[in-house]
Amino acid sequence: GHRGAVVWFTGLSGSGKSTIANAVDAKLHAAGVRTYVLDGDNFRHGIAATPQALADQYGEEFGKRFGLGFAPEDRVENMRRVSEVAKLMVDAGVVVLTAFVSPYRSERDMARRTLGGGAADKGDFFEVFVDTPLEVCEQRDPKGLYKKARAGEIKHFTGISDPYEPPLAPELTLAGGQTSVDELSREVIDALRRHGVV
Ligand code: GGZ
Repeated sequence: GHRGAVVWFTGLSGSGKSTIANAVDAKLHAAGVRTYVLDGDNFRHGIAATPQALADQYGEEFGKRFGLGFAPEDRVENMRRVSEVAKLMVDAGVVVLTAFVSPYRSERDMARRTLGGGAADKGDFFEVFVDTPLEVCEQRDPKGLYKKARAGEIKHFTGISDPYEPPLAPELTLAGGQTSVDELSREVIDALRRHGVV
């Protein structure tokens, strides 16, 4: 058996976080580990919906109060919700793979504290820095967001008009943009095994 844990991927938009997390998910699942991927694609559509989406569903005032965008305080609240949801899933024995930009050190530290890492039960919070150069991410630009950000059409865009603070002591750093997703996902799993997470 295995216990629950959080593998927290952080990195720029287009760095490969979700892709790598999904590859790790598939491999661990095949090995009998209960896993779940949380990323912007599932999270920002429900638990952290946009003000507009909530306004459409529940009214203007509701959207204003509970919707989240990408302003610094919204990102921090997004990570708080991610941490709390992940915590519940950890309690249920799931290995949760989170893949959010999570650009600020303070919010990742908050997540680490919420999830108990570094204290009594080290190994519950395993931070993976997907270190893909901005140039590579910008060249990939799968959703055309960098182009829009450069044109000034998206405010607070990480790496362009909002900072990305690289982790100072992540459990693992991946050299994104040089190695295949298959190889990177294997690196993650090897490290998780070494640390006794799975
Ligand atoms: C960064 C943004 C922004 C801004 C929209 N800054 O490549 P993607 O598209 O799928 O990853 C990015 C995602 C970021 O959402 P997260 O929930 O991971 O961010 S955070 O941890 O900061 O809360 C990108 C897209 O949404 N996106 N606007 N301004 N990324």
